[in-house]
Order: sequence, then C-alpha cells, then structure tokens
Amino acid sequence: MFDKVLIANRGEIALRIQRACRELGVKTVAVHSTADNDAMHVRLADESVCIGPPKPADSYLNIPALIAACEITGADAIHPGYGFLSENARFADICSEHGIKFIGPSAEHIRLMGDKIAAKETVKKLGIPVVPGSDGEVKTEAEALKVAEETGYPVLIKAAAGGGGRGMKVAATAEALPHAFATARAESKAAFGDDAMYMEKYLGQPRHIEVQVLGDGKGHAIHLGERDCSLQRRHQKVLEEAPSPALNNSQRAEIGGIVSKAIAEMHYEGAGTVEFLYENGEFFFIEMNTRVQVEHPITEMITGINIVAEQIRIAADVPMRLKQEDIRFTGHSIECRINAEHPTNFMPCPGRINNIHPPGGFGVRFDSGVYSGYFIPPYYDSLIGKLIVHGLNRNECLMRLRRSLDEFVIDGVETTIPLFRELATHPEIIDGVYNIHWLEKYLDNLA
Ligand code: MV4
Repeated sequence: MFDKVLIANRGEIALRIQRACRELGVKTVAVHSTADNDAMHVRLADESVCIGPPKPADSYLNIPALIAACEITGADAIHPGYGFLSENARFADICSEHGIKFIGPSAEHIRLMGDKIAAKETVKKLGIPVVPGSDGEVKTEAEALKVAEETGYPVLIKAAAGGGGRGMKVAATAEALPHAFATARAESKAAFGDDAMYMEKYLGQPRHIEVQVLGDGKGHAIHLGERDCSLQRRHQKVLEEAPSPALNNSQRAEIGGIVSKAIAEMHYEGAGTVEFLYENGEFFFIEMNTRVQVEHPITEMITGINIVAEQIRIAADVPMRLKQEDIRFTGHSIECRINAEHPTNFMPCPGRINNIHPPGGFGVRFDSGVYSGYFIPPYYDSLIGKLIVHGLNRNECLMRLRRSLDEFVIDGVETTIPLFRELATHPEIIDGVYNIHWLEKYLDNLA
C-alpha cells in the first residue's frame, strides 16, 4: 500500500478521497489555491501545500506545482478525483515519468477514451452495442450526406474531442445537414482545437444509463450495476438513482456482463463508467469516463463497495479480491446535487453559508466540504454537497429523500433544495417515467 497520497482536487471529492486513505492507513497531502485556505479538505489532511492563485489554470490544473508538491512532501501517488486533471493523459504520463503512481487507468486508456471515435470503435470490437452511424470519422459534407442517407434522419453530428454536448448538432433532413455539419465542426475547432467529426442516428427519447466497472489492469474486471442519470440540465446531472427504474435484474446482468467482459479484455485498470443511451429496451454506447464520478456514492450504497478505496487498492497493486458473484444489489439509492444556485434559473450564488444543518439518521449520507461560516468562493463549481439516501426499495428511498430534504437547513446562500423537494413529490418522478429531456421540459413549463 502507498505511504502517502497527494489529492489533486478540492471540495467534497477531496474529502471523500481523504477518508478512503485514512481507512487504508495512508497519509494524505491536500493541495489548495489561495482561495481555499479555509477549506475543509485542507484542514483535515495530514499535510497541505498551497499550489497557486484562485484560477484553476494557476492551481488545481498547474502540473509543475502538483509534481513539486509531491516531491516536497514525498507522496508516492496522486489521486486526481473528478474534473480538473482526472482525464488528462499527459498528466498521467508526467506522473509516471516522475515515479509517481497516477491513481487511475493507464495514460493510453485515458487517451483512447478521450477520442470518442477511437473509443466507440474499440468497445464495438469488444462486443458492446453502439449507436448506429458513421464508420469512424466523417471528413466532408458529401460523406456526411451519404452516411445520413444510410442511417436515416434525424442524425447527430458529434465531435471526436467532444463530450458534455459541445460541438454536437442534430440534422433532421438532408437540407439541414450541410449547415449542421459546418457549425458542429466550427464549434468543435473553437472549443477543442480539433474538428474530427463523426455521426450517429439521433435517438429521440432515450434514458442516460451508465455502468460502473472496476478492473485490475491484468484481465479481471467486475461491474457494480448501473446508475440512471437522465435528469440533467444543460448536460449537468441534477439527480441520479441506482438501480435504474427502467431495468430488471436480467437486463442488468446482461449489460453488466457485456461491459465487464470488454473491460477485462482491455486490461482496464481502476474505476470507470461506461455510458449508454437506453431506448425501447436497447442499449447504445456513447462514451466511457475513465475517472471516479460525482454520482459514485449511489452505487456504493446499493453494493456496499467502497469505490474510492478500491481505486487506491488497485493502483497500489493489491490483488483484487472482488468477484462478480460477491456483488449483491440491495435496495435503492438517490443522490441530489445541492448547488449554491438559484433553484429555478440556476444562477450561481457564491457567498457565506451562515448556517448549515444537514439531515442525518438511518440511510442518509451527506458528502460535502462545507461548514457553518464557510465562504463559497466564486472560482469553482457551485456544488455545496451531495445528499445521498438509501432505502430497501425505491418507495422507501423516496420517502427518506423527502424526509431528509425537509430537515435540511442552509442559510446565507440560495440552493437547489427547493427544486429537489418538488422533484421528490412529482408523480412522474415517483413513477420513474422520465428521459434525458424530462427535466428541461419541466423547468421550461415553470418559466
Ligand atoms: C446522443 C443523443 C441522442 N442520440 N446521441 C449529449 C452529451 C453527450 N455525452 C452525448 N449526448 C447525447 N448523445 C445520439 N445518438 C442525445 C444526447 C443528449 C443527452 C445525453 C445524455 C444525457 C443528457 C442529454 C441531453 C441532451 C442530449
């Protein structure tokens, strides 16, 4: 096991990783910007290093500062968390060049999955179902028209460097395609400095369902079931649940088996998430994330597996003891992302939290880095914390969620808690009948 891990992140995920390290007997190094001098992740770490000014590019993304912090403190590994440098293959390479273990998959796997065309081609060969569309890159408008003719309209033009919805355009007809292709390509060039494009059949009403995996990098991998993350706004997840209300046990075992077999064959190392669109009983791969995700706790709640501890153990080359037959799914879990934002227009609302009283009790978890008197700085995302509840079944989970939201007090900043109170009592949410467009339509109807 490692002696000391440097956590290259902030906020709730930095604390989450610290807690896993503590339980494994591993010392922790926090890094922070000058805006985070009073942050909880700094206070609770064994050591801390200030790595720069507030702007992420100067601190949490500052690779030389992070490597120097490792060398000064003698840390033997870096956990990148999510966001920031977590899916930066060059950073993973630099870590290994300095003899620092990057807690995550190989730089090659990060690079591969970062290229959405290469990722799709790879997983397709390994037996994962993908969205019908172009065979790799589409280089010209003429080629785009030909692909669309074959797959049928509407089609979606996507950026190889994309993800998160940028550089993506729908074309409903052949007349609309040239403009959609040109603007998607221009957007992609501007956003990523790369204009390699590919095309897919546009799915109209899918759910977003993602499968959590763990691999040992040597040919063994398991899945931990799925999460339904369909409730999103502008490609930001708002509420997630596990298991998906749309799947039964045999569908779960089938897609989980396909995914874990592919991940094992790739010799994938660490935690990963394979994302699908799910429509009319069929799964279609869209992307793979090579990091721990914000919503990982709901999978922990229904499996009892500490995903972050498993990441660290795998990276430290501890033999993976978990086998698929050891994984039991128990009950239901829901996560609400409590943001410092206006509950209906989502304007960020940084500032001082005068008082916070999170809910507690049986089946309730609040992962957060804030405290009463904490000042939420304006430089980073507006996540205050994640409310995660577990119940023996979905109904019990929803009852517990409503009870927890009723207990929650946050004074000083506006939060998204009122939105969650509405969602937790909405008949369509209670029935579990929603897709990727449900939340935006709901919010449009309010306005
Ligand atoms: C799609 C799609 C429909 N058809 N692909 C959006 C972000 C990127 N990660 C994939 N995305 C989509 N890909 C095909 N072939 C619709 C979306 C999409 C979406 C996906 C998941 C969650 C929310 C979404 C919101 C809008 C569009």
